[in-house]
Amino acid sequence: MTQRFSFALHATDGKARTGMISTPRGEIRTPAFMPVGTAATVKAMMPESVRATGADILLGNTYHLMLRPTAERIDRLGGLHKFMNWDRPILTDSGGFQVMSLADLRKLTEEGVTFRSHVDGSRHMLTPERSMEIQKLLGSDIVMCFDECPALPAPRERIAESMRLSMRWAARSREAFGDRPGHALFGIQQGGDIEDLRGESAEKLRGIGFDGYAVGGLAVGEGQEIMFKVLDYAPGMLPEDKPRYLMGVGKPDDILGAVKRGIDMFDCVLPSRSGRTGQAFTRRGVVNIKNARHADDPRPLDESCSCPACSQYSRAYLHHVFRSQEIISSMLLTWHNLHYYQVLMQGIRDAIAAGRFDAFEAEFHAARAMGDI
Ligand code: PRF
Ligand code: ZN
Repeated sequence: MTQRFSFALHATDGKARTGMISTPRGEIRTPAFMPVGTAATVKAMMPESVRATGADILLGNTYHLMLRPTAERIDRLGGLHKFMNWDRPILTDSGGFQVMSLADLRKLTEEGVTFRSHVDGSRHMLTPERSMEIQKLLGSDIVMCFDECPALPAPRERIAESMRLSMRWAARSREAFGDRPGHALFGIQQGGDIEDLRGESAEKLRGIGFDGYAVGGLAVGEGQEIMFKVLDYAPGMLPEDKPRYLMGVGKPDDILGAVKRGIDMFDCVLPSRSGRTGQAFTRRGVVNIKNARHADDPRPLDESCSCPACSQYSRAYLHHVFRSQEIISSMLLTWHNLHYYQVLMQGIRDAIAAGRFDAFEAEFHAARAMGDI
């Protein structure tokens, strides 16, 4: 093992941080955006194209891969990196959150969660121990603790009980993960939108000790204002010298607001999913390529973007292939959106390093306010 898992902070600007996570499979520049590769593919993208957009790391899902093609099969075939032809770092989510949002007939106990597959109705159980085993079979570089959380708003008692269960699962996850040099285990803070519960959760996680810490249980229905209110205090409860990951977030302005409050890592299906539904992220806001106003427009989607969709095709062409349901529509718009997100992250990292994050954020919002060309 030449390179263990480590995190180095390079610069801060207010609460915003930039740095680097080092792993045996490569470096992750932070703040980082992780494209979502749920089913061992970032949909509509070849892995080399995902890398070309600037991604250092992908996210994979325990829940989907355990159901199909199964973790044991991926292990027999040499692990997830080889299976999907991505040799850089992969972070895997632990499954509990996906079970609660996707599976049928869920039953939650102290032991774990039983459920029926949304694919074929088959019965399964996930526990902290089984989630750690699956993520090991996959060969994940960053393993997430097994947790669960309520949608918000929720009553205090519901949030408190769920958080305490997740903290007991965090201790079991830590125990089952063991000592795996070069691989990291991240704890997940819960506690909803209640400050003292976030504090209790952070204290439990710090006591157990992890390689990184996620803020979970946000972007679950509370809205941006409440999410930012929680992020005003939650990241500061977690160790300063470890990466902080806000799970399942978000829109570009969510990411800016979260970086400003001390978050280092993000994942979200938004750029890839929106690409397949004809929504393109640009500096001037979201463009819906389906709109008839693009049908005769010879200009690029975003003249300041260097991605293939913008440098080699017109809005008229992107409109035509979207309307015709051609596969290249998903390919080009996903590439553009992932490129947009990675350019945003590079801009954020450069701005923090230069001590001009607030100016960068102001410029971002000013360009948005102008609207599409
Ligand atoms: N826990 C896990 N995965 C998640 C979340 C969480 O709280 C969220 C919440 N936004 C998204 N993905 N394990
Ligand atoms: Zn583009």
